[in-house]
Amino acid sequence: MGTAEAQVAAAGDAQISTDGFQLVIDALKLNGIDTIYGLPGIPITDLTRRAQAEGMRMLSFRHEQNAGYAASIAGFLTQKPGICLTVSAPGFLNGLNALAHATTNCFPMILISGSSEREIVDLQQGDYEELDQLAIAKPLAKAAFRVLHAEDIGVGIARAIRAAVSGRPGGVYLDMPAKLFAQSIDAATAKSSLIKVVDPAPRQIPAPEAVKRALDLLKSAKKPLIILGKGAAYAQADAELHALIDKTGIPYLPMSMAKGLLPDTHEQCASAARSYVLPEADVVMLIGARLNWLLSHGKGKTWGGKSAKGWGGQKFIQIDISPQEADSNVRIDAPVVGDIGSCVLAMVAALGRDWPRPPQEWLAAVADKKKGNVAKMAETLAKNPSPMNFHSALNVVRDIVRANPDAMFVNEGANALDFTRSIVDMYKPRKRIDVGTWGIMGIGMGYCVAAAVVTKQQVIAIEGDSAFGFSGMEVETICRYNLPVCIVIMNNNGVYKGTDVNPTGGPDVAPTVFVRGARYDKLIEAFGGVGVYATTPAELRKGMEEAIRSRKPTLINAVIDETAGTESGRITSLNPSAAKKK
Ligand code: ADP
Ligand code: TZD
Ligand code: MG
Repeated sequence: MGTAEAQVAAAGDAQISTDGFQLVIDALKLNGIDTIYGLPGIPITDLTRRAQAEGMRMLSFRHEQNAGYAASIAGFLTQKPGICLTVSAPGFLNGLNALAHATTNCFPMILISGSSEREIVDLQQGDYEELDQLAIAKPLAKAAFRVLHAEDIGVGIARAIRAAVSGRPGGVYLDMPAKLFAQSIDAATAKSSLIKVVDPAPRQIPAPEAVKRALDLLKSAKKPLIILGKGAAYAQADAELHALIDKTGIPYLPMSMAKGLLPDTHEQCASAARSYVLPEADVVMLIGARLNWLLSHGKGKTWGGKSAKGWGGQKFIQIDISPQEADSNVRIDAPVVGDIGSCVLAMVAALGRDWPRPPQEWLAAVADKKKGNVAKMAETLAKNPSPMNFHSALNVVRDIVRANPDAMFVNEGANALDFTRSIVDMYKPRKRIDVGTWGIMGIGMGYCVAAAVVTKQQVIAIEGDSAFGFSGMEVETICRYNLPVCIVIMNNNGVYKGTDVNPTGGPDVAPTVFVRGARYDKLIEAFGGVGVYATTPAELRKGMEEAIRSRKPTLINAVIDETAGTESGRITSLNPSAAKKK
C-alpha cells in the first residue's frame, strides 16, 4: 500500500489527505512522465521509493551528473522533458552540469532538487546542505522555479514542462524544499490543483512571406547546400525532411547528431565532401543548426573567406524555432521562424511541381569530390596494421552498425569521436547521440542508460579511454538494470594518445597519460557484465557480435596503437599552445 493510501485509510473518509511527495508523483504521471533518473538521499529518498511504488521507472545512478545527462538525452529522444532528481547542495551541483548541457543543446529536461529550509538558507544559518540553489540554477536554465506549498505543485510542474518543451527546448530547474514533501493537503483540493498541460509544445507556423523569401533565394542558387542540425533530428519531422531533400535534389550535410536523418549513404549526402561544399556553396539553408563554432561561425577560411573572420560570400536561409537565432554570427538573408515540421511542410507545399534541380555542374562536382574521398578512406580502412589503430577498429564498428541500423549509438572522446563520426555511417534518425554543442566528456554512460531505457534497442558506445573515465562507474548501473549496452573503449592509454613524456624525467607520467595497458574489461566483470580484451579487428568483431546477440552488458577493451591519435582530434586549432607552435 502506498503511503498516500495508508494516510487515507488512517484518516478515515471525513478528512482524506495526501502529501507533497504524492502530488509530485501524481503531477508527473498526469503529464505522461513515467521515468525518473536520479540518486536518493535527504530529502528525496521517499520520493524515489514512492515513485517506484506507484509504477514509475526510477533509475538510480552512482553520480547525479550521469543521471542528469541521461535525463537530458531522454528529452531529446522523446520530446518530453527528461526528469533528473537530486538531493540538495552537492547533489544539485552535480546535476547542474547536465542542466546547463540541456539548455545549451536545446534538450528539454527538468532538474528537480530537494533543498534545505528557506528560512535557514536565507539567513545563512548553516543548514544541512545549505545552498541558494534557485539563484545558482537561474543563469544556466531556460527557466527556474521554486514551489513552497503543496497546492502549488501542480502549477510548478506544469510551468516546468511548458518551459522545457515549448519554443526552443531547454533545461528547467524546479526547487523543492524538504518541508514541501511532507506537507499534508486535503486530497480533493490536491486533485483539483493538478494540471494536465494542454499542447505543451504548440506548433509554430511560419509566415508565408518568410517561406516565399527563402524559396526565392534558394531557387536563385547555382550551388545550393542544406545543413541539417540536431534541431531537425529533435523535431521528428523525418517525412517532411525526406520530401524536401528529394524534391529539391539539393546536396545536404548532416551535423553530428543529424546523421541518419536520411541514410548517410544517400546520394545527396555531402559529408564526404564537407571541406569542398562549405566554401563553394552560394546559398546555404540551415535547418535546426546554429552557426556556432561547429560550423566555424559561418565565416572564415572554412567558408572560403579570405581571412580568419572573413565572409565567404554565402547567402543564408535559416529555419529555426528561435526568432533570436538569426544574425547571431553572420547575416541571415532569409530567416524562417517556426517549428521545423511546419516550416519544412510549408516549403515542400510551396515548391510546386516544376522546382528546378540544382545545376548539373554543381551536383557533378560534389559527387566527384565525394568519390575521391570515399575511395581514399576505403583504402585506409582496408589496411590491417598491428597494433590495431582507430581506422581498422572503426572499420569493424562501421560493419556492425550497418548490420544493426536500429541500434542506438553513443560516442565521445577526441580522436575516438572525430574518426568515428566520419567513418561510421548512420542509417536512421536519432540513433547517434554524442558530446553535443559543448564537446563535453562524460555523457557516455548516462546516455547509454537512457538510450536503452527509452528505445529498448541495443546500445553501442564508442568511447575514448579518457572520455569513459568521466562516467565509468555507471557500468554498475548498466549491469544492475541489465541493459543491452555494448561499450567499446578505444584504449590508446591516454588523452589524445599515450606517448607524452614528463620533460623533467621525474616519476609522474605526463598529464595526458594513463596507466599503460589498463584492463577496463575487468571493471565490468566486477558487476557481472561481460569483459572482452580485443587487440585485433577480428577479436573486436567477435566481441561486438556476441554482445548484440546476447544483449548482455558488455565492455570491450579495444587496444589501439597509442601513437595513433592527434592532439585534440580535429580541433587542434582551438588549442592555444598548438596554434602558437604553427
Ligand atoms: P547542431 O549542433 O546539430 O548544429 P544546434 O544545437 O546548434 O544543432 O542547433 C539546433 C537548433 O535547432 C537550435 O537553434 C534550436 O533553436 C533549433 N530547434 C530545436 N528544436 C526545434 C524545432 N522543433 N523546430 C525548429 N527549430 C528547432
Ligand atoms: N573535460 C570535459 C568535461 N570535457 C572536455 N571536453 C575536456 C575535459 C577536454 N577533453 C577533450 O576535449 S577530449 C578529452 C578531454 C579530456 C579526452 C580525449 O581522450 P580520449 O580520446 O581518450 O577520450 P582519444 O581517442 O584518446 O583522443
Ligand atoms: Mg584516449
